[in-house]
Amino acid sequence: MATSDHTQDLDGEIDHFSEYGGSIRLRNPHIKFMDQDILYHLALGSESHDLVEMFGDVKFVCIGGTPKRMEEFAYYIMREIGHKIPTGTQLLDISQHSYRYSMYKTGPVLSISHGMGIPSVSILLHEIIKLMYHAHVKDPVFFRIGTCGGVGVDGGNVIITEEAINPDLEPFHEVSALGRKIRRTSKLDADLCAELVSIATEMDEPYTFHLGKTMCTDDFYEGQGRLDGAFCDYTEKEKMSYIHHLQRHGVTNIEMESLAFAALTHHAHIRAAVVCVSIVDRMVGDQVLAQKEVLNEWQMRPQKLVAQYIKKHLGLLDNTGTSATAAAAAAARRHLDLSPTAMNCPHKQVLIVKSPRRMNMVQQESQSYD
Ligand code: R2B
Repeated sequence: MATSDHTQDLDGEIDHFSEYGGSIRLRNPHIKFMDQDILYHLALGSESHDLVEMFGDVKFVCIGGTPKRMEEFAYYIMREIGHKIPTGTQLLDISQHSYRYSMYKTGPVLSISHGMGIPSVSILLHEIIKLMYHAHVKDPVFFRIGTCGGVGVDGGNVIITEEAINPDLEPFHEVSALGRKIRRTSKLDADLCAELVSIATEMDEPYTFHLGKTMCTDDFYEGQGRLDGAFCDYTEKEKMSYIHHLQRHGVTNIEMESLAFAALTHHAHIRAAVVCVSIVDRMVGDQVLAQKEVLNEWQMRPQKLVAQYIKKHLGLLDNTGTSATAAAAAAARRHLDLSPTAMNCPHKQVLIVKSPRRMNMVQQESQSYD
C-alpha cells in the first residue's frame, strides 16, 4: 500500500474551510454541506443542540482515560478556578446518553474521558474537533492528562511529553483510509510544552517533573514489552535490552494515546500537550503494584500542573505563581462568563436544545447501538 504524508499536500487547499479566523480548521470539505452533523459518540448534534451557546466559551479541553477521573477533574478545576454552580446542583455528564465517553463543562474548561488506546481517543478527537468548529471556539488548548509506564521514571513522578513517537520511534501516526495509508506528523506545541515545564519548575511538590519522548503503542502487554501478558515470546533479557534501547533514544514513558492525540490536534492547528504520571518504572517491573489510594493521588498530579496553567491563563495566579487571594480571585473571575445563562443550573446551562425532536433522535440513536 502506498504511504503518503498528506499534511503538506492539504495545507493550501484547506484554507477555504477556515471560516472563523483563528478558529478550528476542519480540513473536511464535506461537513459544511451536511444538513446536520450528529456527533454520535457524544450524543450531541449541530441541529439538535445550540452548540455555540453551550460550548462557545470553551478555552481548554482536557481529556483523560476514565470517566471517574475526568469527573473528578471537573470538580477539581471548578474549585481551582472558583467557578460556582447553584447550591444543590451538580455537574452534568453531557454525553451520558452515548454510554461511550463522559463530558463535563466547568466554565471555560471541558473535561472528557477518552477510553483506552488510539482508536478510542481518535474517535473522540474527530468529534471534539468538530464540536469546537460548530461552537465557533477560538484557539482552544487541548491537554491529555493521563497515566503511563515510566522508563527510568519512578511511579508518582510526572512526565511532560516533548515528542510523541510510534513503536518505530518516529513522530508519525498512520491511519488507513480507502485502503491507503495516511501518515500524519505527531507534533505537540513546543511553546506550550516549554510553558508547562516552566510552571512545573515553580511548583513546590514532593515529586519530580520530567521532559521526554513518549512512545505510544497499540497494546499494553506485548506492545510495551511486558512479561506478564497472556502471551510472551521473548525473554526477560530481551525485554530489558529493549527498554534500555528506548531509554537511549530519549524515551521517558510509554502509553497508548499520545501519537493520535498529537497528530490530530496538530492537523487541526490546535495547540496541545500531554502530561502523564508514571504508575510503574518499566526498568524495574511490569505490574502496577501501587495501592488504589496511592494511584488516585498520583493521578491528581498531571491535573495539578494543567490546573496551574489554566489558572495562569485565566489571570487567577498572582505573580509568585500561587493562587490569588479570595478577593483577587473574585476579581479575576469577572473575566469568566458570568452571564445569567452561564450561572444557571448546569443542567439548564449545558443542554440548550435547538430542536427537541432532533435531540431525542440523537440521544436514542446513541443509545440504541450500545
Ligand atoms: C495508560 O493507561 C491505559 C492502560 O492501562 C492506557 O490508556 C494508557 O495510555
